[in-house]
Amino acid sequence: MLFRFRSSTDPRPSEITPEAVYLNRRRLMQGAGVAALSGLAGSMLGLTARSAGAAEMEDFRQLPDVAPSRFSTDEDLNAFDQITTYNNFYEFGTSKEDPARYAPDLKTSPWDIRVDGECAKPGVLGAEELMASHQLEERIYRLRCVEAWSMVIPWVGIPLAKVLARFEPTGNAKYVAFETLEDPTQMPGQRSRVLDWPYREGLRMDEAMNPLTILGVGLYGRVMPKQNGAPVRLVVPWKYGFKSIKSIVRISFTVTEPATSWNMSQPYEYGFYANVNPEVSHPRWSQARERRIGEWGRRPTLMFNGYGEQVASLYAGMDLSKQF
Ligand SMILES: Nc1nc2c(c(=O)[nH]1)N[C@H]1C(S)=C(S)[C@@H](COP(=O)(O)O)O[C@H]1N2
Ligand SMILES: [Mo]
Repeated sequence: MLFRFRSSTDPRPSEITPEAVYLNRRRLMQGAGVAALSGLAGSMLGLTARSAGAAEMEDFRQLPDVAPSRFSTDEDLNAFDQITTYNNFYEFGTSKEDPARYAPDLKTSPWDIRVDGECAKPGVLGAEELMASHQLEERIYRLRCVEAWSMVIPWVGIPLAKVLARFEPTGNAKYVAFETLEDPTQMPGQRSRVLDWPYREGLRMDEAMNPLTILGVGLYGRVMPKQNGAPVRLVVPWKYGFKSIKSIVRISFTVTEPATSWNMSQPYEYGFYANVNPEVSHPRWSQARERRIGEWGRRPTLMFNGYGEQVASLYAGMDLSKQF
């Protein structure tokens, strides 16, 4: 079964401590053998169970009023330590350990997101206001990176459609463009030209409005760790991870397809759509299988990362080997 439909007798996350919820969910993983195995797999990745100086989950402020979502997967979660020490965030360096080391100095409060372009009510979206929203949901999603690894992450977020509606996009708005902060004094990776800064991403309007697409403001029931894109990032679970742009400062409604960082940098390798597709290889490697972080071996990659029931219709009639 793809999705868990929680019964109404299940406690809401706000009724019990998030730690209890997560420990309970993960009780099957608590066996010493499993713990030892995942620890060993972790150290083979250059990670340790809790690397020196790594963030403690308890240091992060809890988000109030987080409702469970019927779109959550019931697969085993990746651990907080895995989610926060194995990251891609090139603004802080190109190795997986760099974001955990350098992102914690990023100043994320106050934080305003400018919303402009083809809309009747352009304006500003405050990150604190989003975090205080009573519409926050927990969305446990698979994240499939283009580099053929994956994790299962309990995001906290708000459907992007609900946020965008406030700005009243006009009938001309066919796409939504996103930009990350550009500030080389705080983001040391921007002093090197691995990408053309700021990091840019985009979605077609119907993709942005799909109920699976969220603006993430946290994970594990708490505010977003900086290495994961604090204070506000995009989460689009049926697309490769690079579409899920971090630390957003601008959202624009556009008439034409916006330029996106990875496509600008290597257009033959990264298309605009970037839908997870095991049948279309990256020019340098197959996308048929993936390694779930913490697991031995590899598992098959699912079309649209397993979210086809919700999103396949968006691409009806398109040749996905050409529009990749
Ligand atoms: N601004 C920005 N956003 C970004 C990236 C980046 O380098 N810069 N990396 C992307 C890639 S390649 C992936 S796989 C995901 C990783 O998200 P995570 O570190 O929270 O797992 O973030 C995406 N968002
Ligand atoms: Mo990625």
